[in-house]
Amino acid sequence: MISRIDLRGSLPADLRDVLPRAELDVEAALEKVRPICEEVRHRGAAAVRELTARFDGVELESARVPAEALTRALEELDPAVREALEESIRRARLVHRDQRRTDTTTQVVPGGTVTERWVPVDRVGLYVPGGRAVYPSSVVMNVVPAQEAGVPSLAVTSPAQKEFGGLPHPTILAACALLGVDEVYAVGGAQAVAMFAYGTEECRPATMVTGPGNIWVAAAKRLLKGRIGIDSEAGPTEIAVLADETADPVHVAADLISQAEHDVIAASVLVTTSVELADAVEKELPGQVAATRHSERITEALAGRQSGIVLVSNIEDGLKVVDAYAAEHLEIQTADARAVAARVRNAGAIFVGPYAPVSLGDYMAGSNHVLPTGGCACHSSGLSVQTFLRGIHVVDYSREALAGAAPYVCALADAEDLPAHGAAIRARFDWEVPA
Ligand code: HSO
Ligand code: ZN
Repeated sequence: MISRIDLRGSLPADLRDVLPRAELDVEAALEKVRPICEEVRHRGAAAVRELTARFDGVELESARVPAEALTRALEELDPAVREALEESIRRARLVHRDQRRTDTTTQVVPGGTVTERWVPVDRVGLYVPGGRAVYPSSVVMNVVPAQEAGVPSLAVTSPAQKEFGGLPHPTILAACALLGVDEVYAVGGAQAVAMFAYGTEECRPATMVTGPGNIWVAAAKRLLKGRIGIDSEAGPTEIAVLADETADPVHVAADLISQAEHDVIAASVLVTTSVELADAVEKELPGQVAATRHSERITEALAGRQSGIVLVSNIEDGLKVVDAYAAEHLEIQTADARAVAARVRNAGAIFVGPYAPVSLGDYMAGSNHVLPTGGCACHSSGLSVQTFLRGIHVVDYSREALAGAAPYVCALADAEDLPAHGAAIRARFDWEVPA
C-alpha cells in the first residue's frame, strides 16, 4: 500500500533525489492557461462568463454573488458548523493579530532617520477552491490575515457550482458572510486569477491574489505574477511525520490518511528511526483506509510515488531528511518532541507531539493552513499578516545629515561612473561640498 525507502547507513549527497515527491508540471499547464488569461484581459466579464460556461457548465448572469445569497447561506448554515467556524475565526484572529508589525524608526546619524512603515496592499483577491475540494476553512485562513493586516478592499472568488444554482458552495458563502466579506464571485480556475489581475466590468483589479487552487490556478499565478502579487503557487497537500519508537502507530496512520484524503496526488511521508513503528503503521493503514469514506482516493495517494515510509538510522538523520523534504506540514512524534521540533529548519508548519495532529491545524489551532508545498518551505512561509504588508522605507535627512553623507555618496557614485548621482547631492550645497 505504501512504499519504503531505506536510508539507514549513509545518507545520499542530495537527499531530494531519493525522497518521494509529486511532479506537478505547472510549465505544461502554462500554455493552456495563457489564452484564457488573454481572453479575460481583452474581453473582460464576457470572457469570464463564457469560460465559466465552458469549464463549470454554469451560465452566469453576473459573476458577482448577490448579497441575498450570502445572507441566505448564513441563515441556512447548520448551527454546529456555524459555531465551529466562529471558533476557528476567533482562534485565527488571536494568532494573526499578534503578527501585526509596528513601524520602526532608526536614527542612522543625528538628523538622519530611516523608518520602516508597514502598509497593507490596497486590494486583495482571495481564491477558495471548489469542486471536490470545498473548503470554508480556507476562507477563514485567507480572509483573517488580510483583515488583520488592514487590507482595505477584499474580494473572495470560488468556482461556480452547477448543483448550487451556479453559486459557490453555500458553506463557503456562509463563511464569507460570517467574516463580513460582501464581495464574492462565482469564478474559478485561471479565469479567476486573470479577473483579479486585469479586472473586468464587474470586478475591479486587485493588487494581489492569494489562496490555494488546482494546477490551472497555480499556472495562472505563475503567468500573471508581476502584473499582480501572489502568495505561493500552492500544490497538492503534504504531510511528513518524523517519528521514533515512542509514537503510536494508530495515530501516525490516521494522520497520514487524513492528508491523503485531499487528493490522489496528496503526499504522506513517514520518516522513522524504528522499523517496528514502520511495520506497525503499515499494518494499521489498510484497516483504517477501508473504514473511511474516501478510501479509493486515499489508497491511490498512499500508493503513489509521492508517498512513502523512509527509514533512517537516528533522529539526526531524520532531521536531515525532513529538512531536505521541507514538508508543508511536519509532525514530530518522538521522545522529547519539543527539542526535536526546535531543530527543524524547513517546514511550512510544525506540529509538536502526540496531541497536535495536522487536522487540528487545518481547522482550529489558530495557525494558518495555507502553507508552502513542493519543498518551497525551504524559502517561503505560509499566509500571514506579513503576506499582505509592504515595508516602506521612509528616509528623512536634515541638511547637516546629508552634508555628512555627501562625500561618501560622491565617492561611490564616481566609482560606479554615475557622476549625475553625485551632482544631485552637490546641487544642494553649491560649492560647499568638495567635488
Ligand atoms: N490540509 C489542507 C487544508 C485543509 N484541510 C482544508 C482541510 N480543509 C492544506 O493545508
Ligand atoms: Zn487538510
